[in-house]
Amino acid sequence: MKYLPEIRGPEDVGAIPEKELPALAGELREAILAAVSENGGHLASNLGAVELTVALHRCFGEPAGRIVFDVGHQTYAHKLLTGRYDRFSTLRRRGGISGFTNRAESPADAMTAGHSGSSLSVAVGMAEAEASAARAENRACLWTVAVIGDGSFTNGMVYEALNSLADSGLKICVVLNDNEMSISKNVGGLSRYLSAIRTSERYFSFKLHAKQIFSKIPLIGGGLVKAARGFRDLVKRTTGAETFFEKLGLDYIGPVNGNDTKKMIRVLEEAKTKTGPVIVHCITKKGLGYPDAENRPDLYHSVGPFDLRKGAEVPVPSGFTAAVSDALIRMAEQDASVTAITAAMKDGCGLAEFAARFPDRFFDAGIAEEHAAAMAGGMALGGLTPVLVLYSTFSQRIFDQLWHDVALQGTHILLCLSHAGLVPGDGVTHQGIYDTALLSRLPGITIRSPSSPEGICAALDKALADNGISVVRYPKGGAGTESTLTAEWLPGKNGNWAYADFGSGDAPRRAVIVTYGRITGNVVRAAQAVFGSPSGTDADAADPADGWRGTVCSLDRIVPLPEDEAFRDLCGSGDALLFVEEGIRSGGIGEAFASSVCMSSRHTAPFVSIRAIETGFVPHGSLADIERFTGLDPESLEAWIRKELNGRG
Ligand SMILES: Cc1ncc(C[n+]2csc(CCOP(=O)(O)OP(=O)(O)O)c2C)c(N)n1
Repeated sequence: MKYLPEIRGPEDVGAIPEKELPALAGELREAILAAVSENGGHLASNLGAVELTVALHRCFGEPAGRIVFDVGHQTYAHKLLTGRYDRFSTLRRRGGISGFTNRAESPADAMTAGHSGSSLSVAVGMAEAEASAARAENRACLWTVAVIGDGSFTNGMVYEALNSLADSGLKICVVLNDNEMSISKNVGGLSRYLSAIRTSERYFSFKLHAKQIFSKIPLIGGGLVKAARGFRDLVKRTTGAETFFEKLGLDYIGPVNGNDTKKMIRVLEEAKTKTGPVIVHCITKKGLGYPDAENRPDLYHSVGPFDLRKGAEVPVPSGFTAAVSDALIRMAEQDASVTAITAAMKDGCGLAEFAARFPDRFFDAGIAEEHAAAMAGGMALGGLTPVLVLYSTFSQRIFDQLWHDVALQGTHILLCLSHAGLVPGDGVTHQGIYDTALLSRLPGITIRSPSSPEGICAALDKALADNGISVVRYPKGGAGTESTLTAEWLPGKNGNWAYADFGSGDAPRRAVIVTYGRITGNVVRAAQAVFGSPSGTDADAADPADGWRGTVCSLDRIVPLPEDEAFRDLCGSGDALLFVEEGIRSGGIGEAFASSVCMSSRHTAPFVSIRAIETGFVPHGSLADIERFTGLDPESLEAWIRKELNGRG
């Protein structure tokens, strides 16, 4: 590495001779490949964005923090160029470099990001703030840049922002990084439109060439201005290419090869000559520089650690994701009204096989969760049974569509939420810990959260038979796949809950620990350590809690909470009631449970205590790391149970 270790910021990038920039790009790719193959991460998007990032730092990098990257998953080169080279090997590890932009990590990161589609709106806001500061300080206004991929360009917020931008006169440069891919192939009319512009390849070069010719003609005064004004119209007439952006009144430059640093710099310099908003449309190749990733950009969009010589293995859906995939196919076979909808996450949500089997009943809305949810509402109004499959974190976007376009209509849809609970690797923006607190507010909603993949099938069958919005939530792929509900478990009414006893039946006091979902496995381990094994022998308990036995109750249906007699009796029988939740505490299921038992006339337990996620934001790390961070690992749970029981009862 000749250049990279010395680079601290845009000034250093600017000092490198232009002819050496390809060497810098090579070093960036080497560093990215080394870190991602070791720790996993977003490979293909980052390899494709190397030259574009170098050019951006040359032209717009100073002052730091004025480049807003959409999603932020393609910013590894940006991180390496802004003083994070030394720590880059810690990518995605606990306490290390985040896989997305993060304000806590560097002032060069304009925003902490991870959800797609907001960059233009945020850039408009930042540019308004800058314009206001520039006016107050009587100085020239700085540029604000938004970098966004063609996949993210399918998000509706982008068009709301373009609408504002068109009349704003703001100094915003929108760099549209078009690689024809979202995670999978980009979909819809917009991607067709962009590919039509791409084929008018000569547009930008013709424009520059014509301008150079004009500049050599000795025109004077107003004639030059007139020629310049006429130039744009001439180009449009000659090439027939007036883009959608120009129709909105925005300047448009492109398309340009975004993997050619020299050309990219020329184009960005041209953009800087504008006095208002400008769109730079560049074409890049996802995965560039690692042939396997060039051939399979979908596979290398986000990968786990892999051997660089052998390449990454094609993942097969496993655990909960596989169970959902199988169950949805079976449901579709049996019921012709069942359709599946994804928002650009066909593979991550385990819908690839469904899409292949039922192409007419599979819908990829693009990165457009709001549209996907309202469309599901429309399908339900039309008599279909839509199953919307999203990651839990992205469901935060659709509260109003669920409320307005589904709940208010009294229609029935299924919502499958993958990546529910703690999510390793991606970090603060991808934790699935808010959905229960948020969605449980919706009138008439039912939420199920099985503790193991074996419970998925029954949960989906029940969801299909429900009315209203019926949610089935489950963790990422293989996480927690070992069955926690073994033979010692006794079923509660309608399979809505199950319970198992731990420790000696002779112990005078009983702690009832209620929980749900994947974390049941950790609660069982903790209960075993505190009370002893279900059979009553203390073999597993190093130091059994004095005088206590325990019952773990795992809820399958969490909204509404079970209301049957037996469940009330079980809760009423506890000398202590504890609730463990892999979600935020505020407004969560634990609080709903505590309020329901406290208001029940049968409630005799002296106290109810909740263990849930107290910190608002959970950072990146392995599953074990973030379980420890939130106090939900078996050891922390054991210590908490002991503390809660100690001296009570
Ligand atoms: C609201 C939202 N939905 C889904 C995702 C998951 N996601 C992350 S990157 C990505 C594809 C982005 O495609 P594009 O913007 O074209 O960038 P590229 O990776 O192709 O460079 C998706 C769907 C997300 N981050 N945010």
